[in-house]
Amino acid sequence: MGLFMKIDIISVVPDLLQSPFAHSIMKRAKDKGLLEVNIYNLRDYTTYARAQVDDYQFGGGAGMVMMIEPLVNAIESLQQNTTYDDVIFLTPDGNTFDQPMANQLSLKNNLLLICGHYKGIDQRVRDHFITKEISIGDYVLSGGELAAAVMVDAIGRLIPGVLNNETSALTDSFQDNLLSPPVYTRPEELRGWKVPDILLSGNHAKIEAWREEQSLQRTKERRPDLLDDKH
Ligand code: 6GU
Repeated sequence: MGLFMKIDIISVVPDLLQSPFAHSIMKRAKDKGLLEVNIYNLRDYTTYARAQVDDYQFGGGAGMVMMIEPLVNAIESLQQNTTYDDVIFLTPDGNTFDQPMANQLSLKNNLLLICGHYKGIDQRVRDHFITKEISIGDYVLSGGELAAAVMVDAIGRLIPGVLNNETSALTDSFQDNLLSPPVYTRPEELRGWKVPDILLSGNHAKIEAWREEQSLQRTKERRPDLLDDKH
């Protein structure tokens, strides 16, 4: 468990996934050897002419369906080298991704993400290969790639050693079901807009109490649904 994670992604638009992992914290995770992200082009696994990966749906109706063979070829080919903890299909009708799911997935060693497109993928792939189906929220994207980028970012930053003290995940909004308190940096005053005195007081106990109070207040105002008996 932990300390090194590999995430393989199967996509029909692999270019969409180049930039998201090339910067900032995701880049640092890669550079530190803590996270490896590999993008595979589904079209490399089709045996159909013109690299076809989608087709009309049986029974009729608008919209193409991702064909079973290229997906099975791709999944089984990757499974020859890797035993995946989960094979995850990204789809608007999946379970909604949240922080507890990110926490759980960050403990895995190997994940395979499959980005959906068009009307979706042939149901037989879902029945026989997919272990989890995940959506990132109640809206429809043109494909699963941006959702995959969101998930990999949320998961990757939780791998031990990726974040340093300055970026610690422990104080993130949602980790304790509370939103983060307001934050300030230099200057102490601009145009008469002052930083709260308490933050300049040097009294760490009082500062901590103030932050907790602000977190609670902010959560009550903005996300009362997050509050339970604990608060
Ligand atoms: Cl994972 N895929 C697509 N196409 N749309 C979405 C989504 C996923 N999650 C929310 N909307």
